[in-house]
Amino acid sequence: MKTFVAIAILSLAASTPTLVNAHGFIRQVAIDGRRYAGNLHNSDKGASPIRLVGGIGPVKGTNSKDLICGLSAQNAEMVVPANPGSTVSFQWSGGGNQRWPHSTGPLITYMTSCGPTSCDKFDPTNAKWFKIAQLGKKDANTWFQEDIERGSALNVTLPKNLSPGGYLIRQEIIALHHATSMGGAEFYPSCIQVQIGGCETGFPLQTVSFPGAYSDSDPGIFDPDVHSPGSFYNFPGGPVSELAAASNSGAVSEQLTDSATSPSPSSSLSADDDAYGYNDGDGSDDNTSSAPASDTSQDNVPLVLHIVLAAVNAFLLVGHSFLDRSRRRAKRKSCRCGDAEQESQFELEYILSA
Ligand SMILES: [Cu+2]
Repeated sequence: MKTFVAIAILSLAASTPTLVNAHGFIRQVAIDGRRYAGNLHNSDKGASPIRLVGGIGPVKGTNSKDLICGLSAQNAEMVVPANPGSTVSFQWSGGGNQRWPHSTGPLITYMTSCGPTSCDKFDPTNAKWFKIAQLGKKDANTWFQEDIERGSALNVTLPKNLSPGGYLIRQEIIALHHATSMGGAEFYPSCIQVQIGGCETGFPLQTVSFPGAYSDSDPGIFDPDVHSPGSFYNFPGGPVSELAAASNSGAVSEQLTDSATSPSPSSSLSADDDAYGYNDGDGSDDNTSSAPASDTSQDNVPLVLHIVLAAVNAFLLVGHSFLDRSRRRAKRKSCRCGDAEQESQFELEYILSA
């Protein structure tokens, strides 16, 4: 009896901290290297673009309204600038300043437009979401989530053709360590409020709703084989949107160092922190000056005709590049007014933090 009590006390002692700390939240987010701190639900330290969750515990059950932006999520104060192609880095953390505690399950990222509403006022109850990235297993037996557990940040590239406007980014970890039983999956969604600049034109064709996108019996949510070596993983929520398919599906990088909301130019991101600056919007159209030059050189054409054709080709090339340049100039011009606010906000922030 004594030993039984001792064992009971021991196991209680061993499991209590696990109960308290074995969950987590997004402690910090960085957009192209600019960092913004998140808040813990009972220690609100100030403005953040990350919607505050009511606790670090998981959302359970795919019908929960909390599946949208996390447990009793509240709107955040800040809407922070980003651009098509921006790199967004998410630093997850466990409770009590510990690392993220789980290692099994996918990292999935969605976006939704805030429409005409400013994202700090936007109610995503009926929002249509599109998937922009997902990471599951690195190889037969290890998940990318293990890197998050080791303290790495998750990097996600925003779609390069994304239309300007306000968006919520919904970054979600699904912890599947209890997914061998129905309803055992733990969902940790979190929403970040961003304002996308640039003048791209892409809209997603396929969207999903939360709740609605997932079902408790989905193979990627109720997964009896989740701990079996080499088992195949089936992502829930459908495929990555065609809008984002050209971008990568995300990557993990070294840990973001702690800092306050003030973004610092020296970033600890390993892979793509220098890849994307401010997007002036004309990037995708630059190599269209391939004039109809190649299909005219036939072997039995007389020399004179060759010369005439060459002259015509040269004329076409010049005309083409002239048209191209003026088209680009027009595009930049039409884009400038939409971007002005964004650009000045960017500069203001930079000056404030410098
Ligand atoms: Cu947990």
